Amino acid sequence: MEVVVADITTLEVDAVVNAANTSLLGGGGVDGAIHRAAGPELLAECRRLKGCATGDAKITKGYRLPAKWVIHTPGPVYRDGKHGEPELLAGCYRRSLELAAEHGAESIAFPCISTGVYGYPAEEAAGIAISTVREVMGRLPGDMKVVFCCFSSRDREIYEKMMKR
Ligand code: AR6
Repeated sequence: MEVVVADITTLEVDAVVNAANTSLLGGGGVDGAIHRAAGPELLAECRRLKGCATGDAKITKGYRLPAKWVIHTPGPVYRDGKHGEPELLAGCYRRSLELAAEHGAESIAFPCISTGVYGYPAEEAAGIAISTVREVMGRLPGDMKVVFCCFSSRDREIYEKMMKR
């Protein structure tokens, strides 16, 4: 596992994960950036997917991105942590890794899912991201490089701290 501060649309990995919404029809934040960088063909393919449940994931091509695949996963909207948010967020990481492995991806980059407009506290979300990736990678066949793509140095510091635990 590696932590970087970057615009996820610039990363040369096999798959980038998109913090989407259940419509899969685009939005702001990292979702908007991925759609802008990938081009209109991405939205056309997303329309055919007919949405995605929170905590699940669906895969498309990457079009004009350096990444071959985009894995779209709607994270939970954070209320108080007692409405299934941790399990749903863990599902985003687990299903994304499973889809990446099914498609033969050897590297994947995650943004800090749900920690933007969906309001998930950054430290809790990072803890779930790290523990879920560790658990799923332990049982998936083969090897995959996992990159946590932060958008701020503060988020990077949180990941570095939580990874030492
Ligand atoms: N590269 C990497 N990380 C980014 C980028 C980027 N280009 N842009 C933003 N981030 P958010 P959410 C970080 O709000 O909370 C959309 O409208 C950002 O700093 O993008 O899951 C969707 O359509 C934050 O750390 O996603 C949904 O409706 C993280 O990405 C909704 O937002 C996630 O912030 C999803 O909300």
